[in-house]
Amino acid sequence: MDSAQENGFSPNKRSKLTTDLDEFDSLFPELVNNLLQSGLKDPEISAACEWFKEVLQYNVPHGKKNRGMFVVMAYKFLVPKPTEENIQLARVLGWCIEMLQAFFLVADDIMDQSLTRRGKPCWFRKENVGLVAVNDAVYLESCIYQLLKCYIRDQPYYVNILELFHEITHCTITGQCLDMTVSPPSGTVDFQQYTMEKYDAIVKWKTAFYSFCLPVTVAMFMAGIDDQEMHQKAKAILLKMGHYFQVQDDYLDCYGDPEVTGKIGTDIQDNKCSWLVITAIQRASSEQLAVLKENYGQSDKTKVKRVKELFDDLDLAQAFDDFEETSFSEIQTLIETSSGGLPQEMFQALVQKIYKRNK
Ligand code: GPP
Ligand code: MG
Ligand code: MG
Ligand code: MG
Repeated sequence: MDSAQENGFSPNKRSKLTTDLDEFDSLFPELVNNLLQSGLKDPEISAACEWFKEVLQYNVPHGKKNRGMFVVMAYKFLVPKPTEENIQLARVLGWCIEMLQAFFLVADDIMDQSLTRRGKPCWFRKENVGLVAVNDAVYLESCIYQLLKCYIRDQPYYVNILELFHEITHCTITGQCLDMTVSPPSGTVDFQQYTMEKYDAIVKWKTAFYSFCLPVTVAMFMAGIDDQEMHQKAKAILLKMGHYFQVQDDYLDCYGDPEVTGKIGTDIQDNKCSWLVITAIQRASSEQLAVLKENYGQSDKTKVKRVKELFDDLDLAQAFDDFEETSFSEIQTLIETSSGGLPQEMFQALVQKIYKRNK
């Protein structure tokens, strides 16, 4: 089987996608140069800039780049005949979202005590890095504002986008706080708090805003769309996609192939209020609930295995498949009935990118 078939793309569609991603990728070295050029020449800070170069190379460009590419995709749907210059600006803004994502992931991996990310050790796990990674996460965030100032300061949408990055960062930090504080340190499991309502709030705030609302809202501002009503309509669809995306992430944490996802799951050990454990709690008998309480949220390998066996007994993989179908069709309906005059194809293209994803 050739690789086009393996990917499930027709050769034409695949080469089109490859071209778009290649063009996106080819901008990255210019951005690194822009961020570091002057500092590297200043002997006082050149050592820091050499370090930051490695921080950027290791943590920013090797992901799926969905969020960055969403800006470019959405912009092309919103502006029928975009200039090459504006597409290039959409790519810069896409990379700003990839920097935001790198900032979140470096910090999240420390908080979740993860081992691998994108097929390599998490940044903080590397020799000579450790807790410097905290500073590196903050550095990655600061790069966003350097790039925005450099590339879009003269654009009419500069303030809108600046405020948007600040707001969405605030939303995500809020969600991460919900995620971290609902999961107390091992041994003190409080399943009372693990409800679907709580879960919906966590994933809306920690994932959906920055992963889906941010890229499309950036593209809308670039396209000069400021209408509140249109933004509200888009937000409702995008939050639903973000929710679906995080349920997939939780499923893949346990059932995904680390060779494909690039990360080894830690949700069971970390006592996470994940979609799988909530669904397990909903389905469990009192005996099964006791087994879950005894084994969840601990690093002991046998206990993790016992939780996974219980998940299998409760047929959570099937429950996830059912969720995926229902959620996908609800998103389709929402797109068809409430896209607020925005191109339905734009939303379709986004959801197609994540439907039945395995990484
Ligand atoms: C996904 O959670 C959410 C984030 C990565 C946002 C983190 C936000 C911060 C402010 C640090 P996750 O832990 O399930 O993601 P993953 O599975 O990729 O580790
Ligand atoms: Mg994590
Ligand atoms: Mg996390
Ligand atoms: Mg996860």
